[in-house]
Amino acid sequence: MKTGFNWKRKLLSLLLLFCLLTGLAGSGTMAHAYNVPDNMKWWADDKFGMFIHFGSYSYYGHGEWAMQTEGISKETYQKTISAKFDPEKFDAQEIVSYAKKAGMKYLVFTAKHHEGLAMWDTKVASFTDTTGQKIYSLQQYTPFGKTNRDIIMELKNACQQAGIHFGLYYSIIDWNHSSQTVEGDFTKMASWEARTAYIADMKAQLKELVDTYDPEIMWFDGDWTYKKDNPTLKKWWTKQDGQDLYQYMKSLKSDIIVNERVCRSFGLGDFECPEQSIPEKALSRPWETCQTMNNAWGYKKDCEKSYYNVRYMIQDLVEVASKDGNYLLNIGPKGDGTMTAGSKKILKGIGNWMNRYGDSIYGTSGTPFAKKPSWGRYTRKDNVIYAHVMKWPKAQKLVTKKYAGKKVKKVYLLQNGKKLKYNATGKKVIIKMPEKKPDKADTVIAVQYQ
Ligand code: H79
Repeated sequence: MKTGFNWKRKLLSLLLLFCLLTGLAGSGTMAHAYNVPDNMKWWADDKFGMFIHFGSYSYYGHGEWAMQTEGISKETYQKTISAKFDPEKFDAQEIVSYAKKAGMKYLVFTAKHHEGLAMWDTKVASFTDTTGQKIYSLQQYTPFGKTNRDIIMELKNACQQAGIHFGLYYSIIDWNHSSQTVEGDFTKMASWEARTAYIADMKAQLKELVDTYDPEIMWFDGDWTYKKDNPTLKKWWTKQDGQDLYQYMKSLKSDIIVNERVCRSFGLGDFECPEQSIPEKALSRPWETCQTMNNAWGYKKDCEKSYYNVRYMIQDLVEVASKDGNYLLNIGPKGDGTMTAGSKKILKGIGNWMNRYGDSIYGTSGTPFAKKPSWGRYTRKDNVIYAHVMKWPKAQKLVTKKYAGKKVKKVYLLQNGKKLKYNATGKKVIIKMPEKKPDKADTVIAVQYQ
């Protein structure tokens, strides 16, 4: 008897501990598909952000990889591209207003891409042009310097006003820095001393960025030039360097969110980042897909005619949300700083949809069901299952899966709250749909349980 009682108590306290640890106790809210640390809760709930690729490559208009793909030397790139970059029409207010309209809740801007041009007034002395005389930054190297503007600060301030979280992108490889030369997709270090000095200088730049702009996310990239343990001059980055960089960022700002690309494929950082792809199902930790609107990150003239349509982008976002991921959608402004017409159109279009259906994205976790429905996707928030209907059902009859062990309270069209008739049988909830589909891309039906 006595032992039996102890067992029960032990089991109960274990259960309580489990509930406390997973945050289920009392709050009534559903957890994400994975554990979300406190500093990332806003990010995991916000779901949708804007990526901005902007650098001197935007002036050239051949994409941010042009220097490498076209084999342009450091000197030529500096003189013919960076020295002409003059984004006088860059309008942080406008960009942020489009992000806001689209329903985006955070923003990540390229502080330094692989080309090496710092988009802020860096004081770290080794980041110079090939003469060694001029600091290679937007302020010190380009004609835009004359304006004394700081576009990263402009963006940050506009974000703050709009209630949008602010993050920065930083490339570990640097095609311009004197320590490195481009070798295929990698950069080769000149010597071990050069490597040590570059890493120290990179950290000094990152400290400048954190001290000046206080970013909430640091999004690394250009980390693939690694060997796990014993580096070579070509694969000069290591897992240990990645771990060290992560710790360094946390020491600068303890609640900063850092992506896995401090050194990819080792499960480092705070979240996974599949690029332009969506995993089969929810990953085992927080994740974010970054996506382009037209297969270009930095402005690429040739891609201006090949934007995806709004419907595709909305369905992509929903697909990501149905797997409890985040969606970071890119824009690549032109060299003069203006947004492209194609990106504006897509942002407006997504915004129109998010105005009606944002509740089915923000704060949701992925589908609770193993199988994808033939007509679309599911997301979930608390006791509401959102049915994202992308293919309109025949005979106005939508068959959804019933949430196990729960009773349906009501079913309604999310855009206007209009109740729909339904029939909840054993494992299904069959919903009588309106005759006409309200939304081409995705009409959301909320199934609320008791
Ligand atoms: O900033 C945008 C792109 O410029 C950048 N990431 C996005 C966010 C990007 N860099 N590289 N790529 C995209 C594709 C590069 C792929 C490769 Fe590799 C690098 C091929 C070989 C080395 C990474 C490592 C992928 C395969 C192995």
